Formats: sequence, structure tokens, C-alpha cells
Amino acid sequence: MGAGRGGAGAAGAGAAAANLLPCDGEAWLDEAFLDPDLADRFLAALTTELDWRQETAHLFGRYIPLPRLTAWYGDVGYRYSGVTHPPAPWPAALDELRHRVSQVVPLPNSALANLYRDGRDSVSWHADDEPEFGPQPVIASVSLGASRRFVLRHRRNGERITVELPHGSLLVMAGACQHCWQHAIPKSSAARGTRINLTFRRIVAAGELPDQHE
Ligand SMILES: O=C(O)CCC(=O)C(=O)O
Repeated sequence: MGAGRGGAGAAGAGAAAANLLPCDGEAWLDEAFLDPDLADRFLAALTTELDWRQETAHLFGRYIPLPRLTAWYGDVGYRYSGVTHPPAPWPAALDELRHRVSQVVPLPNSALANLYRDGRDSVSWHADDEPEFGPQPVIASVSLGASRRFVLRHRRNGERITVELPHGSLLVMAGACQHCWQHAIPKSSAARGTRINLTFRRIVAAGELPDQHE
């Protein structure tokens, strides 16, 4: 069975890979985090085990279906795109994957799962910078299935970094990444087949958060 290959670094990850970002944060890609057989197993298990939902976002006074299916699991609840997710117990395959990821980053206590049915599904520009992730969120993102283009855009100067996220890869974003960069999965006519992405996160308890008025 495959395993994480990370080492040191702000996220505890990425010793084997170069930082993809030229400044203001860290993003490390391990293209072969899971070996292909294991990645196939996780893809099959998560496709059937997760409670995929078509959520809607309330934007500009209208309810708009998200352009992908999603599922949320975690020891604590979370609010995302106007959708409230209560705490939900970990399905076995997702819990196994979370513990594999914890060989590279501190054990995540929550995960947002995205299912892209084809190249028409996408996620628009955003950052995972909600206060509950703490001042320097570590986001560990596992990709399974169809390879998709992932784009990072610097908030101030607009610089873009584009990488392909293949089956079985792990992308770790850390440091100032969520504060200085946004990211997106654009629609793609080149994408072939479905893709599942798991973004593992650590929601920091209220007592661990810095004083917002400092
Ligand atoms: O699918 C991906 O690789 C990115 C997902 C994402 O940005 C998110 O869930 O916040």
C-alpha cells in the first residue's frame, strides 16, 4: 500500500517536492502519493461510501446548484458556500485516507469531498481562509480519477500558477497560501471521466484561535 512521502517544512510536508509558489505561501505537490492500485481502491470506495449531495448556494438572492456534488465529514461542523454541515462520522475509506495524509500533515479533523462528474463541473475562485482554520491553514488535497487543471492566482498581482492534479496525487497548501492566493478548478473540455477530490482540513477550536483584535 502506498504512503505519504513528505518530510519537513511549515506543513510537515513537501521535503521531496519544490514549493510551487514563488512567494507568499507554500504549495507542494506529490504526484504519486498513492500508488495506482491503492488510488483505484480509494476511488471505488469513496464513490459509493460517501453521501454525495447536490447542494445549492444562496447568492445574490437566488439558489444556485453548485457545479459539482459535495459531501462533508468531520468531528466538528462547518459552514461552506452558505451551506451548513453538522459534524458527521468518518466513513471507513475516508478515515483510512485521512490517517495516510497524517503521515505528511497533522491529523485533519474534517474533510470536504468534491465529485466532478465531468469537465463541466468546476470550483470557482476562492480561498479556504475561514477563521476556523486558524491563521495559517494547512489544506491537504487528495485527487482521485480524472486528472484536472488546478490554478492558483495571487490576490495582489494576479500571477497564476497552473498544475495538473493526477490520480493518487496529494497537494498541500500551507503558510500564507490561503491569505495571499486563491485557487480554482476551471471547467475543461479536455477532462475525461469523473474525479473525486478530498480537501482535508483542521478546524481549530475556539480557544486555539488568536485574538481577532490583536
Ligand atoms: O478539487 C480540487 O482540487 C479543489 C477543491 C477546492 O478547492 C475546495 O474544496 O475548496
